[in-house]
Amino acid sequence: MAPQTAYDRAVNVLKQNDRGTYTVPTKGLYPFQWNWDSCLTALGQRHVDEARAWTEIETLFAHQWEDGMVPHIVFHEVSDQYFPGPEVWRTNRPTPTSGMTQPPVAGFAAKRIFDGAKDRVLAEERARRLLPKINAWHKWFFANRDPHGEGLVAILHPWESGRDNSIDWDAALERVPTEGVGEYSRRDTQHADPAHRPTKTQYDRYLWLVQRFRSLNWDNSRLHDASPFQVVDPGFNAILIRSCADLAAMADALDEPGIAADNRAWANKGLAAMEGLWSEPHGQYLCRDRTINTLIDSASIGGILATFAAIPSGRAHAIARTVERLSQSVQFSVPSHDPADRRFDAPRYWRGPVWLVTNYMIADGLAAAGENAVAKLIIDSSLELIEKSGFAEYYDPISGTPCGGGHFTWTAAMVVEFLS
Ligand code: 9WN
Repeated sequence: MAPQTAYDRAVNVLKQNDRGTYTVPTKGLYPFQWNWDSCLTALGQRHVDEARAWTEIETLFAHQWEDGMVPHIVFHEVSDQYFPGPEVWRTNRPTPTSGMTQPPVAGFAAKRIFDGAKDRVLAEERARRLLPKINAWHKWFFANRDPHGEGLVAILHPWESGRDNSIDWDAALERVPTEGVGEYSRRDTQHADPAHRPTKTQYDRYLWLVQRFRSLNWDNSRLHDASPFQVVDPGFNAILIRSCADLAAMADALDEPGIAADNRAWANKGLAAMEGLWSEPHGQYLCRDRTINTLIDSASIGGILATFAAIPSGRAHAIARTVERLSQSVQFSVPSHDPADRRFDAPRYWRGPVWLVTNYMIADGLAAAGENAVAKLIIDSSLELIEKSGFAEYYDPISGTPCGGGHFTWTAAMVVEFLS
């Protein structure tokens, strides 16, 4: 038998983790539905089965909260394999969910599936149903996470960023207490190497924030001001801006001018406000700690991911040069943190490793800015990693060693996208 191609192997990973109407990120470590994983997974699924791709996103939005928030985890099944589970979150939803959100890639993903759809009738019907739901989520962000109308939203917990233990959050997390968190037993370090995962002190602070928000009954109108952790992340905001711009374009195509106008206005205001996060010395954007109104000196992938939005071309070209510079110091691009920073940690989660999802979004943004050679470098590096180390959750950028969980859904979905 001929050896399976990378494409076929990727499709197999998607199938292995498919639970019918949603896909788990990987068996064991993450046995539920995660928000941005699902939206990016749908991009891979569309090449195999368009209806299934729409269903992936629809299942997520079936658990949207009444206020518009789309939770970061939907606990479809009972499983003791993951901590913290529903008994910790206690959000009182019909199907249990977490109480916080994740990077809003749904608008981008829906438009990409819509634009490329072969079945136009199906695409129009499914996009029309999703449109008001994604719009409500975007509206929720600006109402609840941008109370002073800056045009940029804050995350209130590292888990919301999707880059849980990034160096970006270190200083802000220092101000989150750990008193009273109590005893708990982590499950992640039983599935994955503890050297690849966040530390105990970080988990204590993550849980303190969960307990604080829970004590406020997960009332989103109160959480922002009550949180000691409020960070404006350029990566997260770029994803929101891109999704707003893409939803506006899809709304135009579906003849929904009100949704188009609102989303276009949010995108434009956000793009203008991003300028305040630019760092000339780093050649990329930085996070801002909203509680002390100060830029955070941490050159992470968040500020590179900003290319995913239609930032000014001069900024995108400068970021391309930064990616080239980083690629000189590692074997595989793009590391989630600058290796020149003493806090860089090659195998530890979001403090150094390469992730294919961020690679995909960065390459997409750089290609749109005409930086095709750098985009190609990133895609080539991603495919080399697959050949060398399989469909891992993330990879050591120096050795290419696979890290975290294996048979990973969104890694496979990105490979299907790269090879299609
Ligand atoms: C917490 C599922 C998720 C991703 C995140 C990634 C990791 C969870 C965890 O796994 O986070 O949400 O328990 O570590 O950081 O980006 O969505 O793949």
